[in-house]
Amino acid sequence: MNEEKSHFETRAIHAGEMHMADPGSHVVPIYQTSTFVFENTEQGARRFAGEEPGYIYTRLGNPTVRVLEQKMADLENAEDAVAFGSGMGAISAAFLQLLSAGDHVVSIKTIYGCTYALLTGMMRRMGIDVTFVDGTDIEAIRSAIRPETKVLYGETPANPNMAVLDLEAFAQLGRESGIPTIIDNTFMSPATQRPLDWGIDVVVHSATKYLGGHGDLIAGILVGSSDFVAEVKEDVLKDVGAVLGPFDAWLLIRGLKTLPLRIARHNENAMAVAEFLRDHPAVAEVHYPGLPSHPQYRLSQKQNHGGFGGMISFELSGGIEAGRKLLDSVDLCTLAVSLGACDTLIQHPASMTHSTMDEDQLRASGIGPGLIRLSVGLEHRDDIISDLKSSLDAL
Ligand code: LCS
Repeated sequence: MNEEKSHFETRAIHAGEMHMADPGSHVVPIYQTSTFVFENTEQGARRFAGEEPGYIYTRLGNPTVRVLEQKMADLENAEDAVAFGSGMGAISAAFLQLLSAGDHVVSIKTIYGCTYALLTGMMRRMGIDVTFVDGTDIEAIRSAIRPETKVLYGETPANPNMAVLDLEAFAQLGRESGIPTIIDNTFMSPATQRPLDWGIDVVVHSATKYLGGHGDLIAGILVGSSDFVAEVKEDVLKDVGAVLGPFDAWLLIRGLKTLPLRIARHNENAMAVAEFLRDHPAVAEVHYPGLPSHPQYRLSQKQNHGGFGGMISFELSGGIEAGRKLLDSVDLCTLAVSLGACDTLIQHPASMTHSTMDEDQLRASGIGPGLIRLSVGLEHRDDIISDLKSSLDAL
């Protein structure tokens, strides 16, 4: 198959796949093995010396995991990819590879709670400083750059307030300043947003979410240039060891085949739910990049394709008390963190996903106490809306 000329839907199914010659397995097998057998001592030594290709030990590489990596590299239009045991494994690996004591990071201020905790906790303890700035203001990002800045970090749309970062301008700033740019693409997936196409250097994912798509695994992916991915594998994955197991890699390969179909439905459902919320009197504000009222609606139209994602956040007129009532009264919508599963999930960022931040940090990050986050699932949209409506009407 000529993958260069295929459409995204075709590549989601075929890219990176291998058919076993003997016994002719159509679907990639799960190589559920810790280690690989050498024919003799010379072969073992050659493989360790990198003089002969071949597998050694699953922490250093595994054929099932490799299929996943090749598929993800293809879908993100990257040269290569490396899989991790979680999204945080991928994000911390990118930082560990690019940063040393004395370096500085400029990060947008609204990011996933554990990424924030990593930057303000362990990274600062290791002598790496971080400045948080408004990701919707490129000039603020530029002004925060210092001679020792070694990473520009962003997430778009931001978890959980759905602020959108201009990928092209961010990439250009990184190029001009000679600083690598990293984007967390978890909220969109490559079906809707491909940051490398805008010039971003490295993309990280919590593959736990849309990439897996079924809420049954924890995984991470990092994509970028062949050289960078090789360095991350050699310097971080090998010695820090947040590897993905072959079974979870296989589930991800399986999930990715339906990524375009699932994302199309997530996008359609989320648009309908966002419009319903916008028009409900109990709702004060809806944050969804597909609504013309979103401050970065035009930018989202420019840098996304096929829709605006499945994530919505919103504030109720009755504030946090009304929010508690809503979360405790919905029925079809499941009260749980995580996102990107088949089911609609609802949660309260300030007390759940972003509880790593104190009140001042939440305020500074633009996360209000009454903000509610919804991951719109694949159920029929009328059923999702009817569940939300009966709870909202009762407020
Ligand atoms: N990046 C983003 C944008 C995330 O939302 C998450 C997890 C991660 C990275 C970390 O990925 P993990 O290690 O969990 O695979 N976000 C979660 C959330 O919003 N609810 O529960 C987890």
